[in-house]
Amino acid sequence: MKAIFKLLTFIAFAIIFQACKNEDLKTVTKTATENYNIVVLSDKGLIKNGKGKFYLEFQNAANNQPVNVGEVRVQANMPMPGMPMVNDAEVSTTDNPGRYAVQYDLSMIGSWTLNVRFDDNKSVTLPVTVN
Ligand SMILES: [Cu+2]
Repeated sequence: MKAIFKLLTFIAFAIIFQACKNEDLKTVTKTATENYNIVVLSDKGLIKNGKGKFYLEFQNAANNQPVNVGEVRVQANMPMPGMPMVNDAEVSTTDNPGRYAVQYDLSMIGSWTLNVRFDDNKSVTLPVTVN
């Protein structure tokens, strides 16, 4: 009886630990290049206006495994007649390989374009909706 209780306790902690580790991020959008899948993730699966944070995850397109891609730079643009809006986001690495944290300041709701530079000279653009 005691052994079963110990086992159940262990399983409960294992489940809680796993849930914390994954942070329950949801996909906002994704795109792919010849060699990489690029996934935009956030805690609620959307990008809120104002200051906030989302994640970029790079995966090897051959096996869908996360992969580091060196320095990553993200610039968000909203093309507007007469007054285009630009935000250079702050990108940092995380404990998860291939996953980068992106701190942004997007002051307007609507359609933005993310220009992502990575792996020396590679780049990709992703349209995102800011809510
Ligand atoms: Cu705008």
